[in-house]
Amino acid sequence: GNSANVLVLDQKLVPWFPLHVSELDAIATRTLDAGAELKSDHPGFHDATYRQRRQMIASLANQHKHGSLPPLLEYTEEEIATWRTVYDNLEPMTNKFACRQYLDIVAEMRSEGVVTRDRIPQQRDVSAFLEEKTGFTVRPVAGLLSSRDFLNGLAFRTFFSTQYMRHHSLPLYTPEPDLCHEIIGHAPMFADPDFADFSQAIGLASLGASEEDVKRLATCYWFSVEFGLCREEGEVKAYGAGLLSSFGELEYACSPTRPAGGKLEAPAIEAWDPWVAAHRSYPITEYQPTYFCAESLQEAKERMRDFCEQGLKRPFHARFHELSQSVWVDRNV
Ligand code: HBI
Ligand code: FE
Repeated sequence: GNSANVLVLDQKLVPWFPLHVSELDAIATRTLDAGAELKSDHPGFHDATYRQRRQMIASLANQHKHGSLPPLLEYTEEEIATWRTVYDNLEPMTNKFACRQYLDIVAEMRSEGVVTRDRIPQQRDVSAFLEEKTGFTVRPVAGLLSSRDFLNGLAFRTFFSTQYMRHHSLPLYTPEPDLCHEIIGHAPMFADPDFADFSQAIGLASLGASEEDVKRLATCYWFSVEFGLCREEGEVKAYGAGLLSSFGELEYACSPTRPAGGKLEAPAIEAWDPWVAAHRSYPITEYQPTYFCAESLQEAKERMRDFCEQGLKRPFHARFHELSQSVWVDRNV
């Protein structure tokens, strides 16, 4: 391959990966779809104003550099109205079905004014809140990254996050991650120490990993960070962002009885096991047929760590050095 895309470690070639947090700048602009190209079935495809807005926000994200604050965005009344609709629909559902850690953190974010119903949260405020809790930060990205690039950010306790709003015509639907998914779904969980370490473990394992191992890690990510459940006093609660930001699927996954009028069959709920989850296929446009449920976030993290250490093949071990914000590589492990 291209020598710029590989790193030489004791004469072994591995895919290039960042060694310092500032090198995430190189990753952040490698979006798969130029950041704001909408597919023809996107709800905003025919809306020229929306497309222009997406381009503007994408270009701000692409200009962002490590060490500066995420750009402040002045959201329009239309965007704020969409935010309120999403917020009002999700809040009663998360109160019922989100895990305790999520609810405690959201309560704190609300009381500190980081998350509000009547104003769209600014990414820099969300990032500052998380950084004080666990050292996780959020940085702007224009759109979807490859699994490898996206997961590599987590190694540096960095979450790539979009800042645009879904299209107002379908406030409870988005075909791609938008600010509602990032802020309501993902952000609060990164303030939990076990979840933060869980996420970073996936990230560290993805550095220089083979394509097959990146795929396994992305699949584990899907069944945990996006759709994970955990047990709480005998009940099943959600910690995955795909659930926490989808009021329909949240009830579908967590309700002990099927939603009223339910034509849907109950999903299968299996014990969280990365060895099993890593090889499971999944639909991306429908509700999941299977969810994995951990006994606790701590247990989820420990199993994930075991899998990263024993279930993957890599000729070295990577660890994060917090003070220097860099990754140290132990060779020939
Ligand atoms: N890129 N910007 C962005 N946001 C995501 O949530 C995201 C991504 N790329 C891949 C991805 N998520 C996951 O589907 C896994 O492949 C890691
Ligand atoms: Fe997500």
